[in-house]
Amino acid sequence: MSVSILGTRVIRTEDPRFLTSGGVYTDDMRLPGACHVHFVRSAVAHARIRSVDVSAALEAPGVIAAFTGADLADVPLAKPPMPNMNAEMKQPLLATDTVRYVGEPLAVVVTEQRYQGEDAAELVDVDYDQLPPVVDMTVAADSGTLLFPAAGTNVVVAFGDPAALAADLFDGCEVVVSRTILNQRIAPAPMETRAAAAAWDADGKLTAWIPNQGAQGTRGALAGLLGIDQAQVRIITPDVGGAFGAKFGADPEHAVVCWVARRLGRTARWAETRNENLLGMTHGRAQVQTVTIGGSRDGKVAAYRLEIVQDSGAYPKFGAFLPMLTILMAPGPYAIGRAEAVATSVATNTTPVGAYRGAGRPEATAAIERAMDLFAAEIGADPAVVRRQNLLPPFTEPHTTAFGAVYDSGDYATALDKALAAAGYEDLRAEQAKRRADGDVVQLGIGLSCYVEITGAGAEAGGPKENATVEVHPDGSATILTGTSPHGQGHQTVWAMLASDELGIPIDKITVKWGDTDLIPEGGGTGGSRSLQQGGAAVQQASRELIGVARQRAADELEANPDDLVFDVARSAFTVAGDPDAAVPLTRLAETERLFVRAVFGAPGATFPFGAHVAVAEVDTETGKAVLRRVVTVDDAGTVINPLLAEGQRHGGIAQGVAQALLEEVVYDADGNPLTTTFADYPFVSATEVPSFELADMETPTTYNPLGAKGIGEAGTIGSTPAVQNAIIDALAYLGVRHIDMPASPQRIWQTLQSARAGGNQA
Ligand code: MCN
Repeated sequence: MSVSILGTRVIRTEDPRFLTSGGVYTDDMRLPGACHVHFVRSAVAHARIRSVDVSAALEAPGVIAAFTGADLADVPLAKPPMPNMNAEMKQPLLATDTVRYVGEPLAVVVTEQRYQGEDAAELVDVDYDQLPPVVDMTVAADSGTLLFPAAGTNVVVAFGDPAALAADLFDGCEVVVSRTILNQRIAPAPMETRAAAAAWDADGKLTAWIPNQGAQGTRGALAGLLGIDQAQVRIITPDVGGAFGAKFGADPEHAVVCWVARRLGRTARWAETRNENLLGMTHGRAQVQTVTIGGSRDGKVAAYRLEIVQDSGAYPKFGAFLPMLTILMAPGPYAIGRAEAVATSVATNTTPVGAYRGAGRPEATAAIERAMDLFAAEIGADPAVVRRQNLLPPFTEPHTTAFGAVYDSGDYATALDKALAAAGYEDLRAEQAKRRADGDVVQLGIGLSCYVEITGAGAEAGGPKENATVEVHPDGSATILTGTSPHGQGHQTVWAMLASDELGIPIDKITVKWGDTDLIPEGGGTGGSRSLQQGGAAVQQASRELIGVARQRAADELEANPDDLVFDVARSAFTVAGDPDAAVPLTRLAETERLFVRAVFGAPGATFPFGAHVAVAEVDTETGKAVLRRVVTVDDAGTVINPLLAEGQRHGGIAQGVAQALLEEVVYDADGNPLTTTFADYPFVSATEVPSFELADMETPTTYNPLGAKGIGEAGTIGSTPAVQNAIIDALAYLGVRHIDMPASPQRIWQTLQSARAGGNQA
């Protein structure tokens, strides 16, 4: 009998290569004779372009060509990504008559060597006729300045009608608290910045190497931007150094590199600098939320309202769609009798906003978790008790919320109880009381958050799907082709575990391939923490079906009834019941005829992982400095297939979530100039800012896939941010502080302390 390796801590098979020879990223590809594309980007937030003069740049050393938006006039403008978005808000590949954010590409210089591009780009002379910039999302809808005059509005899309909000939603509530809070704009900042390389063959087929989260989606998006048929495009995904939601699809820059390669008949390449990345890669979050919560003085929440303004940046992308997910998850894990939510996505003269780890769900959790604390503070109750009192009871049959989300299974109170127990909540409160009584300069704050989120969502008819092909080779090895696209998540390890568990082929003999559209034409890529529950399930399904095909072949060979054959995983062979010597190994069955199966796994719907986080922070009441002491989390993602990898995902996500609460923020001045375009100005989190995370286990399997797995990839960013924010506010609650916007920088905390001491009412 073989023992299943599922659920065990198999170490990542990816890592020896990364740690020895290193990965091969797009910018590492050897492409002899390639020219280099360098983008000239707008220096102003909003302006008409009077002229772009590239003549001096053309004279510079090494310059092959220079192009402006006018040269790309033959490329049709792509519409916004969703049909409900204002169709006039189209983005040209290179700006033509108007620039709408600092960093918008408006010309390219193409050079023999990369360094020559930087110098030559300096010589491009752009004459701007400046327009007033729209920078503040909260006034964009009513601004007299329109980014797209033809659109007639700065509103990209509205979700729900603010005029239709119920006048009586809070009727009967003894307590109603309202607050406007910021979920600030942050930068995904993956270690590997954006890049592209492109070559066209004589038949007019494009091969593009692009770091991405799904080659098939990138192929479709790129073909759309170039106005060509996707059958003309092959995408190859080299190693990808992080993406965090921002490398889905394709950006105008990718399309321009392909256009240049076609125009010059020469391989073209581009890799952006960190400065360009912080300017030009889509940002995340960027919501202003007004939460209103009402209930009774004994702690029962009766009504909740969430009003959202979403900053879409200058051109509508996935960011404009984020409120849809925020609204879907608005009530979180709570049983709230009455709830409503509306949102408006607006265009501003800032970098476009896209998906960032969690994409819409961290924003929902932040809003409800701040609201819960505001409510608890107002009635003078322990926030843990108020949460406990309002959580949905455990359920195993799907539960439909007021916003139409169908939660597959959940046990939220157990998650909270486990987290509180692991944190030693009562002792922490006792320590807090003592420090307050002693008048300590450094006060203790304890922050909580309970969450439920959606993973593996999909709009496909019949439910989300993913494919996998599993092939056994005569030499005893196997190959898996997957439609997912790992970039740090460890699919190579886990997909091999899943196949090995069925086939009895050792993990180190299994190769996992992804990210080449000629080899794998279909696939949904990796995002929305969908991969294991759909792609992993497809690998398991293909492996099982392969055993079915092999069983028939083995039966033919043994002249036996297939039903009498037993597949012995430990030997990777079929045996006949009662005759162990008559064994037919899988490998032998692959000798005569290729032995492979392509399977498509279809899920009945999305799954809803959940959990609870406890953060403990110390805040210096003289300097405003906050230090995170502990983060204790329960993140229930159903059955865990590889705890080592799942914990790694939690660690990374928690660190990023903590960073939003404490440090990160993309800042613009009033003229729309970005002030955070280097890592000196844009602080990202490092090991020195975070404690060792304390992870408690909980597994509530889903029935939506045979693995019982839900997604874990984004849980950390969803639970940790409000827990940390709440902890900092909790530390100062005794001074009457009710809210501090993120990031809770020392300066912001210090200012809050000053106004609290001056008697300012924070509520
Ligand atoms: N896993 C498991 N058991 C579970 C759930 C997951 O063992 N019940 C394992 C999976 O096998 C996989 C990993 O955990 O190895 C994550 O799986 P899953 O939750 O399915 O998420 P995805 O693989 O689809 O990853 C997407 C998710 C997202 S949406 C973002 S954004 C994100 C993230 O993953 N970006 C990342 N993690 C990242 N990690 C790295 N290093 N870099 C990024 O850019």
